[in-house]
Amino acid sequence: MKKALITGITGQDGFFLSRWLLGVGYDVHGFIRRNSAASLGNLHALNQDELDRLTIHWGDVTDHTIVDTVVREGQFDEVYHLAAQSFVSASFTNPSLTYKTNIEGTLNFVNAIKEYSKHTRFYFAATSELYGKVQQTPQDERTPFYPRSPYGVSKLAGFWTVKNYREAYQLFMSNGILFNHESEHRGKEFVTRKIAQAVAHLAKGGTEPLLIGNLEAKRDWGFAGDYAKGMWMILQHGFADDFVLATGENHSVREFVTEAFRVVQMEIVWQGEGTQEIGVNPKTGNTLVAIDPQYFRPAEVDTILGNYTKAKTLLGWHPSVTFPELVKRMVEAEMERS
Ligand code: NAP
Ligand code: F7E
Repeated sequence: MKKALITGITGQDGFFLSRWLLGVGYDVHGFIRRNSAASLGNLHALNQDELDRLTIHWGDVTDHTIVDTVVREGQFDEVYHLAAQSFVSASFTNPSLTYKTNIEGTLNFVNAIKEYSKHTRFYFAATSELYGKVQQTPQDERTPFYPRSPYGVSKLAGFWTVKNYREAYQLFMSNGILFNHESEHRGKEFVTRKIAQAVAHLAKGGTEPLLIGNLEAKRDWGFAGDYAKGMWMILQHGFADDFVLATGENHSVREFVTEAFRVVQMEIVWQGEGTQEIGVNPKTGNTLVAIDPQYFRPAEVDTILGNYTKAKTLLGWHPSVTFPELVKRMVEAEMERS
C-alpha cells in the first residue's frame, strides 16, 4: 500500500485529494496546524470510514523541526505540499506571513526530503498566479512568469525551489501550475463561493446585496475534484516535470454572477458605471449586486487562460466539468446549506 502525506489537507484541495487517494487505496496522512478549536476544516465532509483511515500529524509548515521529524519517520512514497497562505488579497496585507508560509514552508519540505527521504515523490502546488500580467495567451509551461501579488511572488520562489532541488539533487519533485479550481468546499472569501452564497441568500428572499470588486477580471475556472486527481497523475508520471492544469476557457466575474442567478431562475440587469454600477432584479427593481471598492486589489491579474495540452498528452488528464455545471453545482450546494 502506498503511503502519502498531504499538507494543507483541511483546505478545499486537501479534501478532494484525500478522498481520491483513500479511494485508490493509499495510506493517507495529513499535516495540520493546530488551532484552538482543533478543527479539521473541510475534512468534516469525509465520511466516518474515510476519517478513520486518516493519520494526522500536528504541525506548522514553518517549523522545520516537526517537518524534519514527520518526513524522516514517515518515509512517504508521495508528499503533496498544498499548505499555503492561498488568498491573494490577504497576501497584500500580510506579505511577510505569505512569504514565510509559502516559501519557507516549501523549503522545509524539500530539504527534509533531500536529507531524510530521497525516494519520496514531491508535488508542489504552484499556480496560474505565476503568469500574473500575462506575457502570452494562452499560458503554458513555456510562458514567461510575471507575478502581480506577494502571493504570486511567493509561489514563484516555491516553483524555482522545487525545480532547483530536482535538478541539483536528482529528486522526484514536480510543480503543478494549476489554474483556478472551485467547488462547494472553496473558502468563503474567494469570489466564486462568495457569489454562490449571496445568490442563494437572495433567491431565498434575502435582501442583502452581493458586494463585490472587479467584475471584469477573467479566470479559467475548473472543478477542484478534477484537479486533485491531476495532482496524483503528475506524481505517477515516469519522471518529475512541471504541468499546467486548466480548462482552456475563461469567463469574467460578471459572467459568473449572471450564470449563478440563472441557476435560481433570476434575471439581473446592469445599470450605471464604474463604482456606481449595480445589478438589479428587473421584476422587483431590488439591488442584487453593488460594487465595493474594498475588494479591488492594488495590482490585478486581469485575464488568465490556460493551455493544458502537455498534461492531456503526457498524463491523459482533462477537465470533466463545464463552466455552467460548476456554477450550478456551487449554487445548488449553497441552496441546500442555507
Ligand atoms: P486553501 O483552501 O486555502 O487551503 C490551504 C491549506 O493550507 C489549509 O489546510 C490551511 O490550514 C493550510 N495552511 C496554511 N498555512 C499553514 C501553515 N503555516 N502550516 C500548516 N498548514 C497551513 O487552499 P486550496 O484552494 O485548497 O489550495 C491548495 C493549494 O493549491 C494552495 O497551496 C494554493 O495556494 C494552491 N493553489 C490553489 C488554486 C485554487 O484555485 N484553489 C490554484 C492554484 C494553486 P488551515 O485550515 O489551518 O487554514
Ligand atoms: O479572485 C475578483 C478578484 O480571490 C478572483 C486562489 O485560489 O486562484 C485563486 O486566486 C478574481 C480576482 O481568486 C471579488 O479581483 C472581484 O480578479 O476568487 P479570487 P484568485 O485571486 O484568482 C489562484 C489560481 C490561486 O492560486 C489562489 O490561491 O475575482 N473579485 N470581486 C473578487 N475576489 C474576491 N475574492 N472577492 C471579491 O469580492
